[in-house]
Amino acid sequence: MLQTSVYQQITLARSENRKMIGILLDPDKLRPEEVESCLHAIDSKLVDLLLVGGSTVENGDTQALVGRIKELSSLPVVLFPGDFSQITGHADALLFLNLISGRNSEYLINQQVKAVPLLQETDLEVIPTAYILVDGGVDTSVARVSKTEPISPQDEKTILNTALAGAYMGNKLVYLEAGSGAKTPVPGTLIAELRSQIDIPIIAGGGIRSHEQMAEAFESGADMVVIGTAFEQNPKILRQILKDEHIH
Ligand code: 1GP
Repeated sequence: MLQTSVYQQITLARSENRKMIGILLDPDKLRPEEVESCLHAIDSKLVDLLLVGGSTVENGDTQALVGRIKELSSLPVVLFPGDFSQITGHADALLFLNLISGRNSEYLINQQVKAVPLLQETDLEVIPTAYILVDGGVDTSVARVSKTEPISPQDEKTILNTALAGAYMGNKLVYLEAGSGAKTPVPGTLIAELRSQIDIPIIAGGGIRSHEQMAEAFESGADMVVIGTAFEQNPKILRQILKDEHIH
């Protein structure tokens, strides 16, 4: 167990205006035997946490991947699961996702109910998270698997009201998700508008491939940026994306 909870780490960083970087590792793509070389490419001084999860993952793969990561790394591991079967007590925390941009009851309540027996067997830190899909210009696996439509970034009012409803419902984080491999990340203007209306931490992810895109999300008020595909395709790119050390 970590001494400070992951959520406390996020809120502390927010209060100190210290931006956070999460790297997303997908158990469907990364094998446990590849973890060691993958972790070599991750500078633990620049990266704050590892997120683990995917839209479609074979049973047991997340457990094996998280187990291997915990053997080799001291970074906090946060589950970012596509479904309840990816929950494992080997991780430190769980983003308990409420897919509130969609209207599919499976991802609004059913998956959460199915998660309960697994949660009762672990002492995972559970972080209720308002998860909002914003159209990033490509069909994404999260939209396909969840059978929900992302909200158009032009429909700012609906996105803002959805996020605020998520906060009123008790969610402790808002995750603005353009989807893995998105063509365009969540616009900075949208993040900035949400930042002016909400006090809980904001995570932005999906389609972030450059330092400029990361900086735009941070300057607009995102507290954490999640990078998956860019790192997966070229681990060396991470140093270029994170080059500006003043973010830390
Ligand atoms: C996807 O937000 C994450 O759930 C990361 O997206 O893979 O496009 O970096 P990318």
